[in-house]
Amino acid sequence: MRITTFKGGTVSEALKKAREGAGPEALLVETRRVPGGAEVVMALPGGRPAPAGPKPGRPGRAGRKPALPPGLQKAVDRMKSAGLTIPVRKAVAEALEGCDLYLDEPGDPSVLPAAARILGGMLKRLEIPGPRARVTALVGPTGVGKTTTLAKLAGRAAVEEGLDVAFVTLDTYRIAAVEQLRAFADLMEAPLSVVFTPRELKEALARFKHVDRVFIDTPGRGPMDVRRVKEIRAQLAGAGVKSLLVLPAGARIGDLRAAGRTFGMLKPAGLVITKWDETTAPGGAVSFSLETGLPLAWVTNGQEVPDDVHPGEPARVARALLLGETFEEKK
Ligand SMILES: Nc1nc2c(ncn2[C@@H]2O[C@H](COP(=O)(O)OP(=O)(O)O)[C@@H](O)[C@H]2O)c(=O)[nH]1
Ligand SMILES: [Mg+2]
Repeated sequence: MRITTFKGGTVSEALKKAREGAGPEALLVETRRVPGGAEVVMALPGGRPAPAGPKPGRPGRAGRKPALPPGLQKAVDRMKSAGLTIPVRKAVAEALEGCDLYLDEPGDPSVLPAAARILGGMLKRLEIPGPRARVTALVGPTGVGKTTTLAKLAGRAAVEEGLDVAFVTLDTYRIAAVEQLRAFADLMEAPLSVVFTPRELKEALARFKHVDRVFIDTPGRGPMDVRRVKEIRAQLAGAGVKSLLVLPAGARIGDLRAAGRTFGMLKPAGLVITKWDETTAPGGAVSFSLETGLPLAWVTNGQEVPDDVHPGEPARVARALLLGETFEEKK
């Protein structure tokens, strides 16, 4: 892995330079403000010269890439079956090669935990007060778990933190959608405001200005439905709302990217990965967080409200992905 820094007058200028200069394989490591502008740090796969040929005892077939050491191959296979994309697998594998590990046999039990540590170090968590922002909107495609996750987050805030919560919904396209949220709101004895226009949203937020946490539900939109995502943008505009993009762990990376481009219009502050329990390969969504630089906010792993939502803590996400550990917090 080679680390390169790109500078620009603004973060977006530096990001543009980085995208152009670093190529599609590069991973975003960090963006930071510096005097006079911003810097973007990228990790590029490669960086050390490729081995001249297969190592003795590990013949690579003619025309094929030289075989990896068995210990490393095992880790790469695990990352692949977990759904991590090629650039992420490469970055982790190269970092593993730089660690003090015995890779010539596949049996070293410290290799996968080391891979999880490296991956955890690459992932970003949405900084506090990000996930704790007072007003949070969940946005994303249809059926990904926005309403359920909203109820879980509100339940968590109310039960674990003893906070007042209120709901607002912009999802007025389906009666069932309002009723679903109303059922959660009634259960929690929390107010729910159904709004149709940006003005009504502002009025609702003004009414809830003394409420500790306000959770806004939005209608699902197809990942290609730019026009209707623009409608949501118009509705949320100027309301001072922090949005989180909700995407399911089992989605294909191409679909995640398409959703990322469309919902990127809403400038989400972080990513919620849902339905972790429904797939054996949640790594696509984890790779998506890395390649877009969208930090992890929450992970959900079941239908139970409010229990099945967990902070998107990088080390835990990486261990769950590569070592099969659970998210359940120790009480
Ligand atoms: N297995 C599983 N199901 C979930 C999870 N989150 C949501 N669901 C289910 O997914 C379905 C759609 O959820 P919903 O919140 O209505 O999605 P929305 O259309 O994005 O608001 C419901 O049946 C939820 O119970 C999860 O983390 N795991
Ligand atoms: Mg919904």
